[in-house]
Amino acid sequence: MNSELWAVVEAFALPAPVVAIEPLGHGNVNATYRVRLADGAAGDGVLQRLNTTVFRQPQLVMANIAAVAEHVERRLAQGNPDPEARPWRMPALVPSRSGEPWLERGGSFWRMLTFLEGTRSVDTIESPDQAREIGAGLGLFHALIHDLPAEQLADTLEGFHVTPLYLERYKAVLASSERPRCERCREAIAFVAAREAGAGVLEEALAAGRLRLRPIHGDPKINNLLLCNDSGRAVALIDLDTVKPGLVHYDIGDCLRSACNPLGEETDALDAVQFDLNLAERLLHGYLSVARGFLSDADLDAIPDAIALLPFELGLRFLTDHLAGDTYFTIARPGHNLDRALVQFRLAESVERQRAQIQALVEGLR
Ligand code: GN1
Ligand code: MG
Repeated sequence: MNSELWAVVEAFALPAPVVAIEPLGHGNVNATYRVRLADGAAGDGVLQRLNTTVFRQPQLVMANIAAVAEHVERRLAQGNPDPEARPWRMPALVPSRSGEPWLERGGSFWRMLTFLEGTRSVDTIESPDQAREIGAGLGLFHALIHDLPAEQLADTLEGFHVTPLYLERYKAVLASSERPRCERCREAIAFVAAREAGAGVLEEALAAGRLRLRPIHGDPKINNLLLCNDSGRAVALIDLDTVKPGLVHYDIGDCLRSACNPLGEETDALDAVQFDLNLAERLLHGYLSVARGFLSDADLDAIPDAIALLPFELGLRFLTDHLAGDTYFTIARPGHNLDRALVQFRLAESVERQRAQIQALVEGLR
C-alpha cells in the first residue's frame, strides 16, 4: 500500500497503532479500505476517499450522515421499532487528529468510520433466510428514518434516483457519444428504446399524490447490509452517502434487484441471469415485517412497478456511462459498464416475464 495512504491513516485519531491497510468491498464510486489495528480489542477502521466528482459537496454528505446517526440513536433509545428487536448498529465517525470530522489532503476528501466488528456482507445471496434478513434490515432502517424531517437532509446528489432524469441524460449522451457501437451496445440501446415510456412510473405516482417523499437510503444494495457473524441477522445498513428525501420504492427496488439476482451484478453468464421469485418473497416478507406500519396501501400497490423499474434504471445508468466514456462508475476493464448494463437488462426482462407472479406475491403479503 502506498505511503500516501499510510500518511492519511496516521492523520486520524485511531485508538491503537495501524498494522495493515487493505482494500475493502467493491464500491463503484468511492475508494474504501479496512484499517487494521494492532490492538484487536480496539476495533478496525474503515477509510474512504470520497469521489468528489460525484459528491461535489462532501461536507454536506458528512452532515447528512451525522443527522441520520443522531436521529437513529434517538429513535432506538425510545424503543426498537422492529417486532423482532434486531440489535441495530451504526458505524461511528473517527475524527482526524486535528479534531475535524474528515481530512482534506492533496485535493482528496477522506473520512474514517469504525468497522462494525463481528459483521460481514455478501455480494450475492446465500440463502432464502438471508433474503428475509436483508429485507428486514432495510425495513428497520426505513422505520428508523421515516420521520427524520426532510429539512435536516441536504440533497448531495441532484437527480439521484429520479428515473426520467436519467433517461434525459442518456438521450443527450446518446446523441453526442462518439463511442463506436458494437452489436451488444446496439442491443442495449434498443432495449432502452422499447421501454423508455415506462421510466416515469414512480414519478408519475408521486406527482399524482399517490406516493410521498420520505428519507431514503439511496443505495441499499445487498452488500451494504451487514449481517451478524454469529446470528446471521441484519444489524446495520452502511454507506449513507446517498440518504435524502425520495421514494422508498427506489430503495425497495434497488434492494430486490441486487439481492434476488443470485449471479450478482458482475456476472458474465448473461444468459443465466434471473430474478428469483422465491428470494423476492422472503425479502419482501422480511421488509414488511418491520415496515408495514408506516406504508400506505398505495405504497404497496407500487412495489411491483419498483421491482420492474430499478434494474432498468441501473442498466440505463451503466449504459449512459459507457457511452459517455466511463466517467462515473469505476471500471476494471474496457466495456465493463456495457457488460453491467446488459446484466441489469437481462434481469429486467426476467422481472417482466414474471410480472403476474410478482403482482400476486405482493398481494399475498398485504
Ligand atoms: C454505486 O459505489 P457503490 O457500489 O456503493 C452507485 C449506486 C449503484 C451501485 C451499483 C452514488 O454504488 O447507485 O446502484 O453503484 N452509487 C452512486 O453497483 O451512484
Ligand atoms: Mg454507495
